[in-house]
Amino acid sequence: MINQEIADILYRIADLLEIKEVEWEPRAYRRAAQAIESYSQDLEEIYKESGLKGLMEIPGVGKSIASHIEEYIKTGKIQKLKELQSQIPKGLTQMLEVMGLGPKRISILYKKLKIKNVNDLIKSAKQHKISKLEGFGLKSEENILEAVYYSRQASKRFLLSTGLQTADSIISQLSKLKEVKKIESMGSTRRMQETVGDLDILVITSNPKIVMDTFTKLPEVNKIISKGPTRATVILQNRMQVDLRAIPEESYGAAVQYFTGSKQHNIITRKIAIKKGFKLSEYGLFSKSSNKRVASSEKEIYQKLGLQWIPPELRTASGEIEAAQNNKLPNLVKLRDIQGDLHMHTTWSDGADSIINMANAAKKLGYSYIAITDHSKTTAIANGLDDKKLKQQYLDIKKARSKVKGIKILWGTECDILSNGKLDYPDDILKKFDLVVAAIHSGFKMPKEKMTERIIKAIKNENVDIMDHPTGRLIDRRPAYRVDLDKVFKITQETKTAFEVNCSPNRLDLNDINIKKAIQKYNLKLTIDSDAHSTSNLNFMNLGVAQARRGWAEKKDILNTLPLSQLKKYFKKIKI
Ligand code: DGT
Ligand code: CA
Ligand code: CA
Repeated sequence: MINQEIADILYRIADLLEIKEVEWEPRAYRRAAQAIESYSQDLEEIYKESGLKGLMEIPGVGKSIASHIEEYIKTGKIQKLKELQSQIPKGLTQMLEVMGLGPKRISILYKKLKIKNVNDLIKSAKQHKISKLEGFGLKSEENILEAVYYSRQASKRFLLSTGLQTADSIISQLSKLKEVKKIESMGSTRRMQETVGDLDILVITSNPKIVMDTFTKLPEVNKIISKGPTRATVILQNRMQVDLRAIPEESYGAAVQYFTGSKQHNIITRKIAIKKGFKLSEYGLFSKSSNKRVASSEKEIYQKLGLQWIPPELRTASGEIEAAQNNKLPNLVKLRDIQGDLHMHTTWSDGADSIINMANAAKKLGYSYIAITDHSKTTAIANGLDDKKLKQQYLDIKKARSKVKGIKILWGTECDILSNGKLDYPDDILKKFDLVVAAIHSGFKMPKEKMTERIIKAIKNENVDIMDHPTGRLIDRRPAYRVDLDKVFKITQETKTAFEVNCSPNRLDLNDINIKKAIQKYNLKLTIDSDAHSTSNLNFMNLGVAQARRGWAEKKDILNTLPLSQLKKYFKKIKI
């Protein structure tokens, strides 16, 4: 799927045009990028089937953008981006990486203060030159410095979803070689960490040379860092580093255990091995006295160490070893336990697909229910629904119910929590929905106490069923807002509100630590929902399930593992 790559380039073009103060065009590029990013069909396929014409059927894509897409499909590049980059100082484009500093502001800073790069930016903020400009204040300086700090920290890691997609693509290409017997991705992708530094791929093969040759010649490889007979390291076009190692079959289990990590987990397993008279390394588990291999598969290694096999998601050296020693590992929730998805968007607000298409796609995934939760009226940028549109949407829900059989369609809303903690619809409207998911989309920067009160007020509303992305963080882009989750969780014990693990690749909110706290310390119930904005986004579910697993969640902790008949006991407004 090349949609995301193309969308990224179009966003970039929009930003650069805006820095150049070109009118209108940036908006057109952005609109197209948004549509493409959430489009469920691969643009390359559309183009193959129906050419430029097919591309122009995508909302927001006109002739000129369609031809950019064609250019990208044919050449892997869009010339317009290159041109713009050559016209604008490099430092300015790098400043775009600093969150919260859009192209408009960058252009003002450049013109008024001659700020040409991130270093100039830091200097001017510290010297309080920026706060003197119209439209900026002391707060902006503070925000800029914080954002620079964040973007520097984040610059080298990738979202899990990108890591998994990249690994899949490499593995599926190399699997085609008949010499490849087994190939798998280890490290942070196997542990399903939120972010991934590099990929660590292991292969069993009869001919390492051919595999290494093919690997280093893959089309996505940008640079070969090193290449030997059984190991190679490359950097891809997307800047991700990939290590590939050929492993002899007999030591594969030990290599899997070692390269899955985490480092801290491995340090403990190695100590346990020594205590038991073994030696554990990436080559195997050996008896110290006889030097003989005593285990081959990963399962056997854990067994010999006196441990239950530990799911990779738990290998963080935070209590999993003790639990495995005492036979107390949780029976983690699985993707196939999920019966329905309670949070998704359609063309009624900012989604790309109709209610009927979402329902059909969800049915294909084997779900027995979904909730359509478009945005409420205040979220105007996301095209939130006013009272009149709500009525029309309800008719559309009824139509979808009659057209798509075999899956129940709940009428829900993702309702904004306003700054004062009130909800964006009055109670008499909220009551009419089958499900109300409440969320914050504005006013992120309030003080901790105020934010905590705001959320508590919302969950105390008896019409609120689920609290969504309760910390608001965007991974590596925006920190969580200040909120006392302990206080919120305590009150939730009475209100029985569910908390959502949001599956959007850059949200994954609640995070693992808060999930563990919610279920173990406060005994709360969770849902895991895709927050899909297109049919293909429904597949994000596996990311949220992994996040829940990393938070030690079992099936019983997750409400949307229940059949609808039992779910109704928790969410009393459900009318179908
Ligand atoms: P990443 O790449 O930063 O997302 O995280 P990982 O966990 O993939 O780390 P990476 O790529 O540095 O190494 C892969 C695995 O190899 C790591 O999870 C555990 C193992 N490993 C690497 N270096 C060491 C080490 O110095 N000691 C031990 N015990 N294990 C190591
Ligand atoms: Ca890694
Ligand atoms: Ca590595």
